[in-house]
Amino acid sequence: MKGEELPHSSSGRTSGHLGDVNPLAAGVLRRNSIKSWTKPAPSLYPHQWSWDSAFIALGLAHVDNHRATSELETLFASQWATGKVPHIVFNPEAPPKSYFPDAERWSSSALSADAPDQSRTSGLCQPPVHAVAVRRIWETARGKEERRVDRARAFLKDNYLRLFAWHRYLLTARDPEESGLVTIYHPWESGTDNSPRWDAALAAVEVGDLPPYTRYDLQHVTDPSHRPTDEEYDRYLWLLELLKRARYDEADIYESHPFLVKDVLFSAILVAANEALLEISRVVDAPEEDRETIGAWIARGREGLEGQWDPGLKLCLDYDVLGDSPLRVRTVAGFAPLIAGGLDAGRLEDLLETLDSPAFAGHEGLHRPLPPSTSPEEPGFHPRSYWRGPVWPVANWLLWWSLTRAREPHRAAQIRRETIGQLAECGFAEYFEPFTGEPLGSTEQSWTAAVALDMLAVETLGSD
Ligand code: 9WN
Repeated sequence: MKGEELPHSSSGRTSGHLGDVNPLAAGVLRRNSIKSWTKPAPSLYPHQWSWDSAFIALGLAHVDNHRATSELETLFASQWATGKVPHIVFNPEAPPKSYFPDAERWSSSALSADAPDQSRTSGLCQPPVHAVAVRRIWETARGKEERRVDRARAFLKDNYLRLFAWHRYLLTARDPEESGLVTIYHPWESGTDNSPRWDAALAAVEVGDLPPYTRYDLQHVTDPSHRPTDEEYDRYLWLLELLKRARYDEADIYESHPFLVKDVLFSAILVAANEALLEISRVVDAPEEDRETIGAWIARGREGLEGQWDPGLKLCLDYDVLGDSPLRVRTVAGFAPLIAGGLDAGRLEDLLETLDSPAFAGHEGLHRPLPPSTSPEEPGFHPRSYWRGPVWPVANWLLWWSLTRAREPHRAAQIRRETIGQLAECGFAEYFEPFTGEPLGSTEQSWTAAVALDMLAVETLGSD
């Protein structure tokens, strides 16, 4: 696709006009697109990432339905035989030495018969936003001309079984205890990589004899403090080494892996995605039995999250399977029950109180009243370091969308206004310093642009 010039200054900031956000966001996605899919960022992330692609499809559904479907179809073409949707599908045309760990380091198809033959992928997965994106494709087509509706219905039909297999994998291989909570094997699976949520569980991992490696991520950011530290990277690479030794076999991993954590954000997204899947199953006229199964998954997920509620913090906590203990850290992931939905009035009130409190969006001195990824009151908080404090537009989207579903339109509107305002002011950065609003990480991040498109468009859909 041909790039187009944007009205932004050399600092990477946009024009500051709210009305410009929509065309500018569409421009970011156009420039990051490659063939049938979209890179998460121009140079830092040159491959296809799983939950990024789901958010990208959600945004693209409003501007280019066809591209939205091809984004997800490309990703699902690399689904593993187990149903797992891999966290990275490697781009064979990415510049050499642009991202590490690369396909060779993962060696997934050489080690596992479950990995796809035709493409190279990582051995992990990421939160399952995909069904939500598929439903959005349907919502944006509904009521339009017949051909478009037929195309969307056919897309849902073609992908329903893939989504069902993906969710079943998470509900079984990743939850053998039937707790309703998904076990992750690596902080990268959470999508909130260096969040202090994982500090205690990672500290217990003893790094062994690690084959040498070079980090390429640091060459794409202006300051290494925006990215995880070298100590964290050693642990990430060591966990990868152990997954390879287990040949990515789920049962082996469950037996021997030193990092097994029940992730409440991942689990809540799965509940919301199962709600979307239930709607999709009706559109495609799936068997009644499937609907019952999906309904049971939703109930199990919500029950599991309720069990992780911390009444003192008024947040939901992750759970360390090996340490047999909750991970008591205040991060945006704690709002998981809001994302899962189906809350009673009391629990909703508790969560809103926490959201507005000085621990999050009510903290004094914030550039905008948007929740930092980690509470500024936490010892692990760092305002510039990745998921340790910066504000992430994609996390704002999750809260905005959940508040809309929880029928809290005023609070939802505030998050939407502030998020769009931030992007108009500072551009489509990966994340933002919470006290100054400084854009950090990559510029022109695809999912930042995509969630802006969705936030700007959805009020006219009338379905959310
Ligand atoms: C590792 C692509 C991905 C996001 C993650 C984000 C970051 C990768 C990295 O970038 O993770 O998967 O190299 O830091 O944490 O959520 O999907 O945008």
